[in-house]
Amino acid sequence: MAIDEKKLEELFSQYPAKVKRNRKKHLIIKDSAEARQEIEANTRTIPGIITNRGCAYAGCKGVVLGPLKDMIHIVHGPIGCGYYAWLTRRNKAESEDPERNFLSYCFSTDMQESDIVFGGEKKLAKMIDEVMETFSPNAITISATCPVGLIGDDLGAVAKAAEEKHGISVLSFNCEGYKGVSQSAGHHIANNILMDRVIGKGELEEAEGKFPINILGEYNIGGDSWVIEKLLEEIGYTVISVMTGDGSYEELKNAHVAELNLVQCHRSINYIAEMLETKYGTPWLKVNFIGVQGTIDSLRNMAIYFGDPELIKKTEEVIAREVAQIEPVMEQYKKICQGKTAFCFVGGSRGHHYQGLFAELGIETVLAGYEFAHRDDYEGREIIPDIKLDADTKNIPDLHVEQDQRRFKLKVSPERLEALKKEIPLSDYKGMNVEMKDGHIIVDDLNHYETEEFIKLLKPDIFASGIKDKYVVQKMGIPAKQLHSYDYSGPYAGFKGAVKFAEDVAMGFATPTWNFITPPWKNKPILEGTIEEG
Ligand code: CFN
Ligand code: HCA
Repeated sequence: MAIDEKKLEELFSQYPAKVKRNRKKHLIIKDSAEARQEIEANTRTIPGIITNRGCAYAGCKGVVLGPLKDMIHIVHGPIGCGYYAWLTRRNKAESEDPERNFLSYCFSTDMQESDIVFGGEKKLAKMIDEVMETFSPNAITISATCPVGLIGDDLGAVAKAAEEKHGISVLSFNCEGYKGVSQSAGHHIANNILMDRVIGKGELEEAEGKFPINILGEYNIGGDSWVIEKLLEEIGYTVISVMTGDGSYEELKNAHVAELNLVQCHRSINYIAEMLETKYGTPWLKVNFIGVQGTIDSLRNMAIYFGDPELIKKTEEVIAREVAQIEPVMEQYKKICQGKTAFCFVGGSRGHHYQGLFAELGIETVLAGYEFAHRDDYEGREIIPDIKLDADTKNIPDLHVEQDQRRFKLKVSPERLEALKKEIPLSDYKGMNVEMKDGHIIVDDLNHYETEEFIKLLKPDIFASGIKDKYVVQKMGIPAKQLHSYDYSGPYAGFKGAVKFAEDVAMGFATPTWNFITPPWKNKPILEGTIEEG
């Protein structure tokens, strides 16, 4: 069934008038005849609506800082907040020295009522002393949760005193959960401070190794960045740092020597990409290592950037070998998947990134969206250049990026850089809307009511999203694939990852489980009041 304005009107008619007016702006039916379709994004969720979004603390500590393995990440707040950023995201990491990998620990000041009444600064300072005594890390982060901002604990002062006492870096992040409208505000806070206090502080003046790059916005969920790194290193690149999957404080300090920054997740890390370009002149390239074609295009664009004949040759060799290996297996899974439809609703980039991989399996994405992305993630950056005016930055102190004297010479001449910009989309990003097909739905901050109604109307064969709606969806008889945590599976990136994804999705379709579930619409009327068989 195609969705038209009438159907949408019926769906929205269940809302009070004000809510209806609001939600309508967060949804579009793709129509390529329109030059530009605007979608409202990055605004407050209506109170009372069940959203999948997280908070600023989740975005700062859970997403950007959390994967940095050689730092100790202290959560100043109640224990529950710490627990929910304790590797539930499946950001994997390995260290040569396992004693320097602190990710499996959960550090929280475990604030109690008395700390709320009398203040928690002393408890935090004591915790830092204990952490130093037991683990002696090179650097510590402190993340604020909601109550910290409410009672006014001064994290900056505690961090400064601890730095003087212990002689290490102690970075404090005022990422109280209530800041901004979603986890997106937390990404921005983390980006600013990492740029201000870590990146560029290393000793390296120049990279050791050829074709030095950083991989930005890749968090090694289920091992994704290991797959990407292996591929890139085989081709001949030197990976200086990954931000921040399996990443480390020590690597990050030298990230400024890279000659190209790859941006996998634009939403969470575009701020650092921009700041690196402003401060060091390093351009960034949007990549997508999810899906076979996405991986091929990303590798080719990188090779064009460096323009080295050997690198280009090796790139093509690796592509040919990998494609030949996976094609026959992909074909098998395609037989099971062909002709099916998907909903793809994930945080701030995967709602878009996985559509190509679905298409390669013959699965069409009929509804997609982001929990918290901004308009440029939907509509593209070249159309919306004023991204710095985003609402979620309102509460964030405008951290200035220290302008030191050090400048790194670009390896490509300004003329070559201009030419490259015409050849490949450097420092640019085409949003989700470009790739969706006409008649399909793009929806921002989808909520549980809309999830259920759209499922009844469109009856997708698979719903890709997260833990918060997975089981509701499965009880409706539809396989749900978690694209946040990969359901304990992965890696899904690169060529071999595509095969793993195909296997998992095909398994989801083929399991006999669905024969034992009666979807609710088989017995209950849908919105129009008719019973539909589907
Ligand atoms: S790993 Fe990333 S890819 S960082 Fe971001 S926008 Fe979250 S934690 Mo969940 S899976 Fe998701 Fe993206 Fe970037 Fe992950 S789509 S919501 S904040 N996200
Ligand atoms: C977060 C983390 C999360 C949640 C996943 C989910 C993740 O939003 O704070 O809702 O399934 O990827 O772990 O996005």
